[in-house]
Amino acid sequence: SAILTDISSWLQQGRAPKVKACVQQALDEGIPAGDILEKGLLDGMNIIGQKFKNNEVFVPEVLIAARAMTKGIELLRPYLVTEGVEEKGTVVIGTVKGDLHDIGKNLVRMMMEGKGLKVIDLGVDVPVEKYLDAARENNANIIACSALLTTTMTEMREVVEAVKASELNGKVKIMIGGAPITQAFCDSIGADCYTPDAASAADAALAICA
Ligand code: B1M
Repeated sequence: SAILTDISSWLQQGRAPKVKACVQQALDEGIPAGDILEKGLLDGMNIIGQKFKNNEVFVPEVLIAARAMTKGIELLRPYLVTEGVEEKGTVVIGTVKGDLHDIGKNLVRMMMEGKGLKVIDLGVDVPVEKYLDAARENNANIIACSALLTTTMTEMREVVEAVKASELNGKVKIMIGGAPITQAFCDSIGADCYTPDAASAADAALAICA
């Protein structure tokens, strides 16, 4: 649809007000929130990611595109999240230490909330101990770690090992994800669950808590 192409293109230009207006228009046209996310916002961010890789755009452009993406996602939030459902479990989520990427992590949080899970969001650049402390304080079922950099994904191994060495071992499951993460990496560090996207992360978290 034309409006989804517009969303992608305004996002690539980092024009947050335009992105918001088009997302609202798409909602008004009855386009499902999931399609607006995938075929509009994520499409635009993927193109920016490619251009970034090819040195056609630079960090400032990517940053304003990311801000526009966050504004668009905020509008979709009520449609992706069902409020007031009974809590089915607790997840502590964060982006690992040294890593500031939070769009994927925020999507995972929203999808998990949409499944009725309580989510404690620790933000970005989260040191190992902070995950464990939050898991203890909130009696969490799951620690969920996101990483977007090949240089920070190794932090996940530290989280797994810290949990194993603590009284949380066996009580708290560790979920991991993010663009550079694979099932093979998950197996190699001994994490409990890898999922490639936000929707499957929410399904897996629900299954773990059930
Ligand atoms: Co950065 N960046 N970035 N960046 N950035 C990438 C990741 C990169 C692949 C770009 C590229 O070169 N093509 C590259 C990493 C290369 C590598 O490690 N091999 C890169 C780089 C190099 C950098 C800097 C080092 C650049 C620099 O400064 N020279 C720097 C690092 C800063 C830091 O973290 N310390 C940097 C900075 C930034 C910005 C700040 C400008 C901005 C982030 C803004 C923000 O997040 N608020 C940014 C962005 C936006 C990107 C790209 C373009 C897009 C990432 C994104 O938000 N995608 C990215 C290129 C790309 O990925 N194509 C890139 C949309 C988001 C929905 O996808 O996060 O993958 P994603 O989440 C997905 C899945 O991965 C999954 O669910 C989501 C979808 O359903 N998922 C999980 C995520 N977490 C999960 C957890 C789970 C399960 C699933 O369970 C717990």
